Amino acid sequence: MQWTVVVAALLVATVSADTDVAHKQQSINRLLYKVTSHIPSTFSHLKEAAETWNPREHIDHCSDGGTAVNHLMDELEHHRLLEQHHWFSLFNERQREEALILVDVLLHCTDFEAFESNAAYFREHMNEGEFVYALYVAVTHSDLTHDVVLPPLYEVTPHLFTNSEVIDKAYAAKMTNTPGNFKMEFTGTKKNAEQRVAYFGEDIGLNSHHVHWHMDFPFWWHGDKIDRKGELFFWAHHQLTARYDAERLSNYLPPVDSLYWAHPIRDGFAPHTSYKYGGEFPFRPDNKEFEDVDGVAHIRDMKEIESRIRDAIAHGYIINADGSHTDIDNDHGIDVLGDIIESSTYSTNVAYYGALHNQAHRILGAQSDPHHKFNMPPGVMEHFETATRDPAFFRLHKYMDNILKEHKDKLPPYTREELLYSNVEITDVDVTELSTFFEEFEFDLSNALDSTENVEEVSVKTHVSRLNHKPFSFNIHAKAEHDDKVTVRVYIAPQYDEHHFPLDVDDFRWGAILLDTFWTEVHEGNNIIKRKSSESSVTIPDRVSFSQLIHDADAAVAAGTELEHHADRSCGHPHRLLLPKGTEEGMHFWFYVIITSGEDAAHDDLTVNDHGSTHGYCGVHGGKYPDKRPMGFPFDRRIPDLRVLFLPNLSMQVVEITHRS
Ligand SMILES: [Cu+2]
Repeated sequence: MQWTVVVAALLVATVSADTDVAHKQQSINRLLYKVTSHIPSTFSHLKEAAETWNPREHIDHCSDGGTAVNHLMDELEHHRLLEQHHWFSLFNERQREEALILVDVLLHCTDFEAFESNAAYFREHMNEGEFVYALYVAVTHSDLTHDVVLPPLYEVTPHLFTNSEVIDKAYAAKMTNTPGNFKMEFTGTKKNAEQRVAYFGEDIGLNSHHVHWHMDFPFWWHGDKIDRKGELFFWAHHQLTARYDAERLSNYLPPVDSLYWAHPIRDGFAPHTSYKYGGEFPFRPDNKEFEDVDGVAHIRDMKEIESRIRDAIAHGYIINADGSHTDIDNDHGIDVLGDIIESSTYSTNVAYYGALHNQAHRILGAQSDPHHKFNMPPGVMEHFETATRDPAFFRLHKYMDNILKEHKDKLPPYTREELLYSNVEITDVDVTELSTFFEEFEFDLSNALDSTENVEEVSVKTHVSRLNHKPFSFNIHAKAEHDDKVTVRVYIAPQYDEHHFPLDVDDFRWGAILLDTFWTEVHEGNNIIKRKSSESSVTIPDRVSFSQLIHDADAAVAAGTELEHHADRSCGHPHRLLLPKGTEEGMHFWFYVIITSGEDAAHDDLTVNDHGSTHGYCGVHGGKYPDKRPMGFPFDRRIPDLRVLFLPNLSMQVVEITHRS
């Protein structure tokens, strides 16, 4: 009997290898289309799977022998799964557990037919939020769905990306059968100084990057080892914090202050956002004192965990669960600490160091109803989609960033020898005009609304202001002694503080923003290294709209043609936000270029292959982080004396970012 199973599996594998990308794209589009309604009968294949496919009967298509499928079916048949039409939060342990069983089911499918059929079945039988999360994570990590482009989350679950006012108008438009395109405003009024930077925290591209970052690098991940995951947790959030501070300075606000457990949370937040099911997101007034959250954590425990972590930093080692020690006073220490602070499954002692980041998100999210007296749903801090809207998000991350800075500041400053690459002398860097502006961006809301087969669709859209910049480029003029591969890193950092005093190098270096890292070749003599903003390895272009993805896949399937290729990585800082806003009179930034040896590359082919060009904050999917040096090099360590940066291979100059209204 073993043989028949193997032969059947082989046959299926051969057939599925031919299943083309267009078909897969169409199937994923359809699985995510109006997830709170039933699968329409026009999607006959998926509809049939949802109704007739019995997952237990197809466990020969599971590489785990059906363990995950049987587990999920047991939960379903015993009515233990979360109901449909209910909010979902990844931080809720039970809800996460359910979503992760589905992730397990999908990641163990040996062919796409089983993948889409199981997905269709569980879409109809599980909570929709759990389903969407599981499908996004599975498509991100499965080998079966490599070239599939995930639709923008803001068009799949618009409730988590726009505000209640817009959603209400969309419902009214549908009720009256009148198409509409509604302006989405940022939360707050001019009386709230924090509102000046709402365009950043509420940017739907930034929200999407954040949620996708956490899907690429889930804290619960137990699959193949992800390279430098803890360090990336530090780095992605450190850059988010540095960028937020640069936006604040662009708007005459001081850098964001850290959160303190013993102090009130200074800024409140009114989300103006509703769940599709579960009512309004809770509101938090200004100056709320921290309260213990029933069933989650006590504030005194958070203080305790903080002091254990800072103790480890002061000692220079972590105490692992088995009592052994891991030294952290080295380049690898930040990776260990990132895992511990988040905490991820890579933390070597969760019982002792806890889960500072994850618990803090939950505590902040529940401050409006910490004792569950009012049956409030989770707060914006309890979803990666919505967390950056709340000014408390950046306070929390500044708090953790400061803890990790204590560690970095303990390490010896880089010496001239460590920074010098004597083969190259940068003689000049010319940068074209750096300017930013606001533009209107439109996206589709139709997935926010329920539909049935006999009701006509009405076009409902929203438009929102978003920051963008003029394309720019820079030319690096470099003299080389001999041919070599080189690593180029480009940073900007604000030159002045909020009082217009020049910042010391040791202050601004921690706020340095990575604009680009890339690898190229230099030849003996004079070189001009040309680079365009659009090539930046920290950003991704605008996402392809859901309607475009649907149109392209349907057309390709109907015509039997190949699908036009789009960037398929969803993790990456939005390209539009590459530059901070700057000011109308022109804001001064240090512009740094440092060239070091090509030996810093973790892949041999980086001079000819940019590995998807979104590795700056998101690494290379399934591979090593491309830059062997610590993330943030050379600004990750103290710089007690600026003169150490006076190197032939390093160039610093002042540039101006001008905002045009
Ligand atoms: Cu995050």
